[in-house]
Order: sequence, then structure tokens, then C-alpha cells
Amino acid sequence: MTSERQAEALRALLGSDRPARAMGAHSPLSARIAEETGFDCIWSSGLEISAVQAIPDANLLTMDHYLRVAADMARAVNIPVLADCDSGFGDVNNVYHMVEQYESRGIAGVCIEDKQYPKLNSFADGKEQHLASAEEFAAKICAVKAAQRSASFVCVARTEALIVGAGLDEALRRAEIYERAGADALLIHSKARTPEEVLEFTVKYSGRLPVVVVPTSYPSLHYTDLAAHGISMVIYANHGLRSCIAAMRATMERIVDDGTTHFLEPELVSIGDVFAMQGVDDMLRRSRNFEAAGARYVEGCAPLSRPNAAVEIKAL
Ligand code: SPV
Ligand code: MG
Repeated sequence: MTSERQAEALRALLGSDRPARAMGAHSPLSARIAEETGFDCIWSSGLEISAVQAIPDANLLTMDHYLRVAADMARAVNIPVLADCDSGFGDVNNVYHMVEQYESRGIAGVCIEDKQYPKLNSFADGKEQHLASAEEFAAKICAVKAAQRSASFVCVARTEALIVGAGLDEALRRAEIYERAGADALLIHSKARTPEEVLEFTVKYSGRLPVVVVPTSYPSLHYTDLAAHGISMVIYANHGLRSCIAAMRATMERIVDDGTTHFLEPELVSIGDVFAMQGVDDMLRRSRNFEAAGARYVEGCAPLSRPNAAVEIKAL
């Protein structure tokens, strides 16, 4: 699907009367599993992408790295990819360049957050985190809107006001400013252990933008509560990654402890399952068809003009 079609699909999800489910992913494989499971959209997670490189989520990777992974995922699935773009990889010029690149690589929309560059993951303790000024961040939203080619491309504005302890009023003030600046949706992030402050935000927010939440630290929030509070999208930002780590650890520990992989086998997916995820059967069928077509040319039967040959191979 083109970036424009993907963007339209993401917009439709944000405008739908049921909350959309976005799944955090860091590779085409994880994105494909999310799609197969029934998620509506992929969250190209900065935390997951940096974690699989075994480095902190602190803008240590370049934009090109995040872009390549997001684009690889967009190639592998038919659902839209919303890219976590941290604080925009720099200033307004970086944001403008970023949108040109992401949109041209099939990404449906970007999410930028109002922390200063370089950002640090919202859950990292041990360093005080600071907001960019509302003016500076509104300028970045303007840069997104100016750079996008398709009217449907989505800009999610994420406020970290609650994360840095600036309070609900500041979050609401920023939500209003970001909406005026042209954002298409608001992400209200929180690291509270319960959903109260996020739900209070949804009650007090009187704007018209769809609201997006990331219930990592408040997992008790149920899907039905989202709808009741008018929340448009929920992002399960890191659960795929965390389950991979748990599963890999358990598997590797068992191999060392048991001295054999025999007892593990029933718990693992088969190599055939892995091949299916990779599309091995499709590839082999395609190559057999091409080889058969090639052989027919050598045998000299029914030589075809070039356009006919293309049609014949496409139809195989
Ligand atoms: C991410 O998945 O990278 C996010 C969400 O931005 S969080 O880790 O909660 O900041
Ligand atoms: Mg992130």
C-alpha cells in the first residue's frame, strides 16, 4: 500500500468509534505477528528498536536507523505504521527532513514528543527530564504539516508534561496549543501506576483531537475503559519485546540446565512455522514458475513478444 493509503487507514482508525489497538514492534517479523494477531496498526517503537541493538533509548541511534526499521516493517505488513520519532531528531529542520523521508518510505504518520533533544526514555530514572517550550514544539508540528505531501499523513503530538511532573494543567494547556498548531492527534503519556491522571486528562480535555494512550505503567486499564473515556487509540508499546526477552531467557536457561533441547521442542514453534513467516513456500513456487517459463523459451515453443512474456510471467 502507498503511504497515502496507509495514512488514510491510520486516520480512519483514529476517527473510528472504537479504540484502535497499536502494537509496538521492532522488526518486520514482530510487525507481521502483530498484524496476524489482529492489531490495527504498528507502533514503530524507539524503545524496542534501540533495545534490540542493546543500547539505551536515548537518541543514540540515528534517524536513518529508525527510518530503515520502520520502512522495513511497512513493507512487511498491510496495516499502517505509526513511527515513534522521539523529539524529531533535532530542531524544526530535522523534523521537516524527517517527514519527507518517512512519508516517502510508506509510513502513515509520525509521533513527536515535546521533550528536548536528545530524549531519554520516559521511564528512565536517574536523570531529570525537561520539556521543550510549547512554542518550540508547536513550531515542530508546523514543520510536520508543511513537509507532508499527502493531506492524510498523520502527526501525533505527544506531551510529556505528566512524565516530567509539570502537572495536568500544563498537559491541558499544551494539548490546546498543539491542536491549534495543526496536530492530528494527541498522545498523553504518564508513568503513574494507575490510570487516574490520564483518565482525568480525557475528562478535562475539551478539544476535538483523538486521544492516544500508552498504558505501560498502568496495565490495569481495560480495553472497555478506553471506549468509555473516548480514547481513540491504545499503544501496547513494548509487550512484544518484553515477552521475547522472557521467552528467550527461559529457553536458553532450559538448554543449559537440561543438557538437551529435547524437552523444549513441544514449546517451540517449528522450523516450518518460521519458514511460513518468511514466505518460503511462495518464494519456491515463484522460482519454479520462472524456471518453467525459462525452459519453455529454450525449447523454442511459442516464442512470445516481450509484452506478452511479461503478462505470462505475471500470471504464473
Ligand atoms: C516507545 O515505545 O519507544 C515509546 C513509548 O516511546 S515509551 O517507552 O513509554 O516512552
Ligand atoms: Mg519512544
